Amino acid sequence: MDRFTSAKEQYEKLGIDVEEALEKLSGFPVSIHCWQGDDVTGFDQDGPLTGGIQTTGNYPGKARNPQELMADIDKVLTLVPGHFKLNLHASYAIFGDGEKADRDALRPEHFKVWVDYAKSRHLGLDFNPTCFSHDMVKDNMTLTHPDPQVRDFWVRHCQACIRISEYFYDELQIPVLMNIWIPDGYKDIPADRYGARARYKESLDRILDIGYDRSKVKVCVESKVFGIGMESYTAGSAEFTLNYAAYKKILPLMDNGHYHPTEMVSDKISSQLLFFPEIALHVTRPVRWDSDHVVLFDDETKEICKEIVRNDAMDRVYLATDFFDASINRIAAWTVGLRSVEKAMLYALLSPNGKLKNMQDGGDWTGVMALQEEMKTYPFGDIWEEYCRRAGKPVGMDWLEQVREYEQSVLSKRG
Ligand code: RNT
Ligand code: ZN
Repeated sequence: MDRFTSAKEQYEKLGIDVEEALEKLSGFPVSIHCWQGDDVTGFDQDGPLTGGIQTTGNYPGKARNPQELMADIDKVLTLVPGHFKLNLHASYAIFGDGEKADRDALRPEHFKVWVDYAKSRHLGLDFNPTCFSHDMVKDNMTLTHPDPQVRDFWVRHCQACIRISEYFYDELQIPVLMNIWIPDGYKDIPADRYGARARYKESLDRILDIGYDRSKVKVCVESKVFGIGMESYTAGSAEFTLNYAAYKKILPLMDNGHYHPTEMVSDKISSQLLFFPEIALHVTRPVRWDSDHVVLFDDETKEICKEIVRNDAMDRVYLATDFFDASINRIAAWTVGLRSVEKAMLYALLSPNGKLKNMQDGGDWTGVMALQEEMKTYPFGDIWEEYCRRAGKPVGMDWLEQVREYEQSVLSKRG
């Protein structure tokens, strides 16, 4: 008997339908963040990354233009099993020769190349206004700035992004998640905590007032507890964001790097699922701070995925990756991160969730602990390998050889 068949039998003895798990996973969309390939630089500006986020490292081979970034994403797509969307930022607009539009004047045609790219790879698209790395970010503020001219600029930008998201839907017929995250905050103890949040609320109201088809575009707001240079206050705190999303019936987005170190997003998902029809997640790995390390097959990633699966919410949760590491090969970073998310989802799908819940409800905490521990040494790797094999993607460490070869033949030639 081969390893997959024997592993499958072992899981089936616990009542787990392995074929169904593989099937479900292969249809579950994970949105790949485009910004791992170029350290969140984008194509519309030459300045530094601002907004209190940081990419550390200077590993050679960073993508310098759309062609290189697309080639790199293509490479990643050959290495990762699963069903994907591509998550773009507005700063990745692609302009024709001599053309340039500022962020508040972006139009669908500036993303046509991406739409063609997505179509030919059968990828859906998601989108993000880019409210950072731009000279209209004043004093670390965008939609909350006291100066109405600054706010207006960013309102127009976000409205333009809604129109571009609609265009993505019209071209691809796949709903587009449009995520609003702003860095706005204060380094030191503010004298007024209300004003910036009131202005954020008003700006968001104006953005949504342009109207859009909610079945095509799903607008969400991402919360954050702090940024570099915004250590004492953020306008888009967890409470602001959750309340705003409820008030306007849009989606809340939790990024698991955006909470205090002992707060766990896995513990928050169930509460949100009870009150929102749909929610969104950014999966990252915060090491001591919102460091955006590459996602691993670690306890919290598994726990987040378990919450999605055992609450029967695979069609209510929009999951996107969000990390940026420039200290290692960027293709490998993407690959490890995405394979880890897929593994964690598979692990969750192969967990005896019904049995565990029954034990818990019956007060059998001994059984819950024992079975959860037992599952950790089940032959999960054999099922994972089969998932990769069936998807025609590298099994085991084979992918690393392919990354090394790509580094030799492509990345090392970049200046
Ligand atoms: C920043 C947020 C945000 C960004 C991307 C680039 O802290 O996590 O999602 O990482 O938009
Ligand atoms: Zn994020």
